[in-house]
Amino acid sequence: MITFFDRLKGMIKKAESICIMTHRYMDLDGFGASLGLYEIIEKYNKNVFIITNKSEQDDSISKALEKITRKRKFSFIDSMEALDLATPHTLLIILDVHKKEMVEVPYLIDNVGSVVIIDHHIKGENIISDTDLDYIKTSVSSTVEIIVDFLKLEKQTIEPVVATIMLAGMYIDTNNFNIKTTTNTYLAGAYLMENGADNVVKQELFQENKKTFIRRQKLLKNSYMINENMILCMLDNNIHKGSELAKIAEELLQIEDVEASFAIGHVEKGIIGISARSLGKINVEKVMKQFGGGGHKTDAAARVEGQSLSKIKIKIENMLK
Ligand SMILES: [Mn+2]
Repeated sequence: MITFFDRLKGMIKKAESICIMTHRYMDLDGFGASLGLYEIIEKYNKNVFIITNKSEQDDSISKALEKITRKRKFSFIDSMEALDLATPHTLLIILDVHKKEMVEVPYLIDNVGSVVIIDHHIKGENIISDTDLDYIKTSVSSTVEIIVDFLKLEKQTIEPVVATIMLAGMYIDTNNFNIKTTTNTYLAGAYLMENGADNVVKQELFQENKKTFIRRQKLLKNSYMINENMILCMLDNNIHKGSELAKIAEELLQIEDVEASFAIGHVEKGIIGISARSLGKINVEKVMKQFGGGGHKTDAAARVEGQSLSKIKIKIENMLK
């Protein structure tokens, strides 16, 4: 039987150059998976590049980039360089996302020879069409887990720093191996440990400055139970990063009895962001869809224009009471 990985390998061997791209606001899962895939492709002596975007970089990604560039050379390029480099013989591999509007450089898709998607999110609308190969496996915890399976098939070892970043990606997507975690997830984690993943360095990627940490704890104080198993946190009137809302929603899952959590706050002038998380029983994607958002069962978000924080709060309360 020809597997997905066999097909992908065939395409890698045929391509003149290979570009790896993930979603905007790249996270550690997308980045870790990119690095692991890069290692495989490099073994086939191919020109391979990873697209990164400095202006939308999370602290954890900046730290990971700093750690990795100290150890070895990867070809990181920005969107413009990617467009310059794209030819009809370029293979574009899209990781951790399958919606066109969410990828780092949407118009790159129309400027390459072939496109492959590897993702673990539930298929939504606006899936990138005309791909040459798809691997969207929603039972898997993270894109890193898929790439680890590929590395294992290739019997390939990776560098400790890459293993560390990949492990960090698995931690993010599983909320510390709590959500969507299966036997294979632990086996992938074990593979990364065998390759020298360092838990201390991994934690360093997640560390943040004291001010940010304390500010979040203060915001968390505003949270309250909407019903017997759902909690909501309404932030203040300042503008917050979307990733901050996500972190708050994630932290709320640590509270006793909580099955699902919601964080709402201003993410831009006139735009309210909602971030939702679930332990697995409650489908928060369904809730976010009602606000025009999306994501997956345990992890979803929405952006709402022209409404007040308290209006959104009441809407969520009424929906879930
Ligand atoms: Mn992911």
